[in-house]
Amino acid sequence: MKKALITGITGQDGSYLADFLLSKKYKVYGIVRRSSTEKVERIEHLRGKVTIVQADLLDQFSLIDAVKSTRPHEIYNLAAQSFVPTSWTQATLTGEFTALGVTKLLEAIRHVDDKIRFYQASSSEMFGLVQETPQTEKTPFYPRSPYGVAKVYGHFITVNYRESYDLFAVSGILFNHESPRRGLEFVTRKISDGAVRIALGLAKELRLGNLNSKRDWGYAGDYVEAMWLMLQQKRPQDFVIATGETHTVREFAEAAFDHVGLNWKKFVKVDKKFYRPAEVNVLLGNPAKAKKVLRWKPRVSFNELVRMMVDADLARLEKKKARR
Ligand code: NDP
Ligand code: GDR
Repeated sequence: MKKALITGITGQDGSYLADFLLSKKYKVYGIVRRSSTEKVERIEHLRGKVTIVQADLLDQFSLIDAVKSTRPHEIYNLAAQSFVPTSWTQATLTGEFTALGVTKLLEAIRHVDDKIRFYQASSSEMFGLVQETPQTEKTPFYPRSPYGVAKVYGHFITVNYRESYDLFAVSGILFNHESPRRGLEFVTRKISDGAVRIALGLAKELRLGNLNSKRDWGYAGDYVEAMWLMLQQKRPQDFVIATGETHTVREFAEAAFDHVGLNWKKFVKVDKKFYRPAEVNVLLGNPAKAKKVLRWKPRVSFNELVRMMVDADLARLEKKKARR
């Protein structure tokens, strides 16, 4: 039986990846950091099916112990401080988790078993002020936030350990991917939740930042399959994972409000508080290499994604309203 260890299993991607690997008959271990309250909402349905290991990306020895005690064939490093605005208010902490945390995990692999295959969650935020459009594996990076800068470090340390120690270490440069399990502070989920709250009379308006910003949005369930495919190849290589389509925040809001029968213009207010010190204006990925080598392609379209997220928030909030 194949064994996989996932850091960030309590996050959006970790929960979908655990679902996916279980469907492939893996034994799944997930690293969870210690907290005074349980944060297992996204993996509640996996209780008894995955094994939780306590460790922290900030603590080298806990990572070595986690790798030693589980002896996985594959490690997926999904843990990070992943919210871009917080990376300006907690810049050094973001560097500790999102950048140096990667080295700590790679060191743990090197010391325990250098045959373990390693996936690093790199990001389209590394392209930042884009140097060409669409972005490919060869596009130079120009990060625009402490988060993006930390991810560039994580990316290159993965490449460097592959080249220095011959590790099977790969980096997936994933463009934004969303789902009903997306954190509520990210713009897509903030919009799906906000539109539904207004439709149900639970809120009066939705305050957003830059509506002109463009993202290449896909569905998280599709993207975790690409992570797995990268670790099944003969040779370790990096891949861009994207849909090849870009939409504005405004278009996302329009589609979400439309789905609950409302005109977004009446309810969305622009609030400068949500503007960023430096913005990534437009991202558009070219997934041609992934299509050719991994035979991967996204299954869920932009409109299906918006509807899926709104429908899930509708079901959740209607239940909550009924309980009041
Ligand atoms: P989430 O923010 O939903 O999840 C982040 C996870 O990291 C959580 O499980 C969190 O645990 C864990 N974590 C944070 N700090 C630590 C730590 N010190 N020790 C152990 N665990 C920690 O992110 P996503 O699922 O959306 O993203 C997964 C990864 O992919 C991240 O690295 C992100 O930067 C990257 N990425 C995401 C994209 C996206 O569009 N979603 C696109 C490109 C890259 P806890 O529950 O305790 O907070
Ligand atoms: P992003 O996602 O920064 O791309 O990072 P987010 O959804 O936070 O922002 C996308 C764009 O929307 C604009 N925006 C707003 N954003 C938020 N959060 N809240 C608002 O009210 C709002 N109004 C407009 C932002 O300015 C931005 O341009 C995500 C994270 O998952 C990263 O971890 C990951 O690496 C990248 O995607 C790829």
